[in-house]
Amino acid sequence: MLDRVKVIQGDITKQAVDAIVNAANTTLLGGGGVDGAIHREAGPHLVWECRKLGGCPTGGARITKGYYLPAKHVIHAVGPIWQGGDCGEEDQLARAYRSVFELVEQHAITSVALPSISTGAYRFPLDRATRIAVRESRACLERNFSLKLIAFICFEKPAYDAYVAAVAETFG
Ligand code: AR6
Repeated sequence: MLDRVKVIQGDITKQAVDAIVNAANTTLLGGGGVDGAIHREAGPHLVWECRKLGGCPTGGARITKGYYLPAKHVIHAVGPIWQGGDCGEEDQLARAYRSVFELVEQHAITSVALPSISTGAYRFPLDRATRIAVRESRACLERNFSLKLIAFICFEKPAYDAYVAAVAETFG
């Protein structure tokens, strides 16, 4: 299974995969961080398509085309805002990843690149978020044999180190 997982330090907007995942907010109308970068690179058609979706609840995900991105699709996932950990944030984050992988299955996506959802502006602790991301990814790979690649795209070195450790722990 490990041959279907990669940890990469880089920019998700440059990934030529079937789908990249966006760390969006409930409006799906763009924002800062990875969301801003994806909308900038995809061009204005992306927000036009997003407007038609009418938002998405926390823990959910929606799919659009990738437009000018090298990726064919964007899966917009809404992670929770960290509020100290007693408000169900871990479950909500796990649900966001599961929503992503449901769309991956429904759309027969064979390669997907994921950012570290909720660990930027939404302040979810990196190690905890990373363990959830890798655990849900493993659960998906165990049942979806059409999915050939899950790439964790880490913008910064601390995220890269956390993913390398979590992948070793979960798949090792
Ligand atoms: N490629 C890969 N990862 C990136 C990139 C990039 N180009 N840019 C940032 N990251 P954040 P959140 C990393 O804040 O915490 C937005 O305004 C970043 O280093 O983008 O889920 C939305 O509209 C961090 O590790 O998303 C929401 O309002 C990770 O992506 C809100 O922020 C997530 O950081 C969502 O907050």
